[in-house]
Amino acid sequence: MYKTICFKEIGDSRGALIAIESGKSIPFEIKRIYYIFNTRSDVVRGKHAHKKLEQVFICLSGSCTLLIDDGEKREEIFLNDKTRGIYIQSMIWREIYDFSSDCVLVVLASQHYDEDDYIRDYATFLKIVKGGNDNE
Ligand code: T46
Repeated sequence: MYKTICFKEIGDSRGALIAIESGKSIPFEIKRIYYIFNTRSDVVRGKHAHKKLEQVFICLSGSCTLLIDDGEKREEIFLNDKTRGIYIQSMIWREIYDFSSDCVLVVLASQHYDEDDYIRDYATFLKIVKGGNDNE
């Protein structure tokens, strides 16, 4: 349902650096980057799936929990490590919650922003992944 990408930390006496290259450590061309921060701990973000979008989630600071659901199984992933990316393909329901106050979650995306790519209704998502369609 997801893949973990381990980023190489390049450290020297001055500190650390991580480089991310589109099409190399990331399995798609990065078309968009956004980051989520200042989210209250009682908020649930996401609550949708994407028809085509692939994404890599990296928690640069603090922590949060990513729930992923492929329509058959659900898994919670605790994110608190800037050297680890979580790659998820399209048609995965996701929710993000338990944000720490210092959480900065950066997301690398394979497509430009497109509201038509979102499936925001869980019943519709289930119908599509189980082989039906959403216009019944
Ligand atoms: C996802 C989770 C992890 C834009 O204008 N451009 C963008 O690239 C994005 C991502 C959002 N927006 C606008 C659309 C809304 O008016 O920003 C507002 C908040 O977006 P949304 O409610 O979709 O935010 P989240 O945190 O629920 O979901 C976002 C991504 O949309 C989604 O792809 O996987 O973060």
